[in-house]
Amino acid sequence: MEQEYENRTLAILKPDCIEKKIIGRVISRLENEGFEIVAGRVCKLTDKEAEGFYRVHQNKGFFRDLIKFMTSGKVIVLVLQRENAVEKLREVIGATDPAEAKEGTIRREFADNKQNNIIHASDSPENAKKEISFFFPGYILI
Ligand code: FUP
Repeated sequence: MEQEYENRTLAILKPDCIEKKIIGRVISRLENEGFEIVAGRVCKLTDKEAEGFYRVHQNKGFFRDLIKFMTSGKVIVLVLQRENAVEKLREVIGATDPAEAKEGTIRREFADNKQNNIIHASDSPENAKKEISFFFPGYILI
């Protein structure tokens, strides 16, 4: 069971990704890196959901703006699978701030700033497991 979560991670295509109409380009990049989509949802997060998801940041100065942004439009929540999924997806998306993200990463190519940064990815297998359960409670992943 634990091993499964080394190979699965949660991604969120954020409202700016949908707004910019680059869903296809971003998913294509993920497919080219060997990720397979094993679950997906399109939804508009409520304040409560966004606050719950980002609760580790609740005391940060950017928290209210982050919630406002994450609830400003639709998001696409994906469970992605490949070998070493968590680490690999972090590598492919790049640093939080696109100005610091490496050349060739998704955030470097598409993101405007460290808030509007196109895509979320779980930062550890433990958090991947929690985040997958948060969005897909009771869901039996294929
Ligand atoms: P990351 O894991 O790269 O998404 O980055 P963090 O967990 O540090 O931050 C989570 C989200 O908070 C970021 F995706 C965007 C937002 N954030 C800001 O809006 N401003 C900041 O200075 C840092 C993070």
